[in-house]
Amino acid sequence: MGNRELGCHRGLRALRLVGSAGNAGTTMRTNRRRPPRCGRAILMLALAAVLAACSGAPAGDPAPATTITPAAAARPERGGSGGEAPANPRWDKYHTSAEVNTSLAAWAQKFPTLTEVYSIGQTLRGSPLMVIEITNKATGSAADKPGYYYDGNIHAGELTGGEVALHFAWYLLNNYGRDERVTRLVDTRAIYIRPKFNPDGADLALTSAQTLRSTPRPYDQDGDGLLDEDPPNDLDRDAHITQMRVPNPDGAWYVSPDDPRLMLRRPGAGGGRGGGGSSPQPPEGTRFYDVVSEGIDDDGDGRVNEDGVGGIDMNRNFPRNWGLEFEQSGAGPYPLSEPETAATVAFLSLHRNITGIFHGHTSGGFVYRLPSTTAWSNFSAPDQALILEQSARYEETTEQAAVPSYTNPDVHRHGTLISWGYWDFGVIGFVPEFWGGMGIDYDEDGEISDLERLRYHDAELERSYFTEWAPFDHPELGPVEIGGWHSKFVNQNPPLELLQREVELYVPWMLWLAEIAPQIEVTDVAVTAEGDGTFRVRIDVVNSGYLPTNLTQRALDAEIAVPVRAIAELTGAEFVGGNGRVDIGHLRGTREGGGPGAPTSSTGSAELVVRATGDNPMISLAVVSERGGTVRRRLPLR
Ligand SMILES: [Ca+2]
Ligand SMILES: [Ca+2]
Ligand SMILES: [Ca+2]
Ligand SMILES: [Ca+2]
Ligand SMILES: [Zn+2]
Repeated sequence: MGNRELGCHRGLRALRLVGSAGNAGTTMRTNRRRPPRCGRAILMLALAAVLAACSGAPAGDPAPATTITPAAAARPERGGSGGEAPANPRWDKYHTSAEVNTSLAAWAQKFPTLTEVYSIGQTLRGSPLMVIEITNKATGSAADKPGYYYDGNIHAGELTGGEVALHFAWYLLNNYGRDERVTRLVDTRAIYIRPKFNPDGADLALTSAQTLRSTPRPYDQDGDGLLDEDPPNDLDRDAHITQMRVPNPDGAWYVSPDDPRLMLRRPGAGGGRGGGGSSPQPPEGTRFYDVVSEGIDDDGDGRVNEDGVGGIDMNRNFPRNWGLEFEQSGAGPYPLSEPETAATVAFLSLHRNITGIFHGHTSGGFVYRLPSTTAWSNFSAPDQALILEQSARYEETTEQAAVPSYTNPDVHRHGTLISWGYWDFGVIGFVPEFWGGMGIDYDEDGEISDLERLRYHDAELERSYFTEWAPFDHPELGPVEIGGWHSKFVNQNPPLELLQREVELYVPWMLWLAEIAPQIEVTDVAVTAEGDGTFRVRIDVVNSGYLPTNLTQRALDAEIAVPVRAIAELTGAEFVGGNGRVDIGHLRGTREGGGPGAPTSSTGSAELVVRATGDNPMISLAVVSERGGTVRRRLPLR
């Protein structure tokens, strides 16, 4: 919406609703930094002036629907000039879901023996939820191999997750037959990769100035009965939502004497972090400001940008410990209300060979491990040990920290994917928060200040990720300045120049997560003739993988884990006793440890007695482990 359309009547409506806004409290939100809750006084002051100036304006018309227009300028974050072959995506740009789908299709064509590409559902807008399945089909079907699930970009603006997942698919396909580790993995595992968990939200975040948590499904975030009625507004048309600095003698911010781009927090202004470490006492005569996110009060409720696009957090929409809105904001109307989350649970539940969940987010440069929606003390000791071991591997391979998804047993998250994955599906999952931020500690004081970040930005990056402060005549606030970081590509995701390094960083851990799966092998099948056409068939199996076939203690305790079974089918023969199904039980892998009831041996066997009834009697054997793969043998009885 252009500045010119913001006539007097908007201000008038805002003032009319001051009473209710006052009761509800005024919030001015910003992108990331969340400066002080401030500015109500000055906003009201400004509105009073507006009212005085245009008392004849209409006051009763409904607020116009907010339209989200694509960014006016071509977004530099979409990559520089230069082509891109879909089969070899560039890692210095962020890809739309259409571009991702084009790459997946290119790989399906280029690597037909290694890939299947399919949709597992559809968004509200009809976009397909695409998955690429990677395995060497010549060594068995994906369903017969232990698998691993990788996704990204459930949170719309957390675009790096999509790129990490897309890159991982590219990495596997392009190194198959070249790199021994990758070749072995693709020969023995089923890798399910879903770069865009949330294609609609991700595309909106990438191609517009708007920010949204996850799905663009309209949602009433402020409880006023209106949906998405007051998003941030790109007033200066630079294709980014930055910040506004609003002169206010009582404001909590002032301009840094070291760099006029940088705002410093006024000493004693309470809460929040100082812009450049501990802010010095500003000199006499310093001008102070409120700093708020760029926008106007679209719905005239006295608050700015309080209900933007969407608001459901799909990673609070899963069934395990799902919570109502009062205890979990963004939970959605009911568990799995969103097509993207419902498709996820259906897909995982129907792919029981999946041994773990890699759920890619940003930012921070760490991994969230379990617990997530319930206390750590509810986890069995063996599972605690396993979660910590997998977390430690992340720390070793990335040199970044693993931290619990929550630490307070009373105040925790609700309805997260990895919590459902563990408690209801029996697998351990992780939420890597990519991107630890940029900068150089030039003065070696142990931290990277905002000043150092700006210096790094100026010196090391090719593109600019900062909009210089520039005057703007705000329809409600009067003269302000608009400027600041392009937060989406600095704080939430890496600048393009640093993206490739980020997507490559996680590959070793991602490989390892799939490598540690249980792996069933048949070591021997012995057929012994016992006379009268009777045969004794003995199958010896081993779990040569690292994890036990039950994966977790939870899967045993909750009876999620299905024992390893031998299942036989006969032609020209019949079973002597039994029905051809023999439970072998769970098999430990090469990993030590395990709790009560956990398997203690990595080997097992099954025996069947059969009798020939015709010519050419044959037995077809399948040793089936849900998580450790299925091995098939067919042999003559003689
Ligand atoms: Ca609303
Ligand atoms: Ca802007
Ligand atoms: Ca508002
Ligand atoms: Ca707004
Ligand atoms: Zn996230």
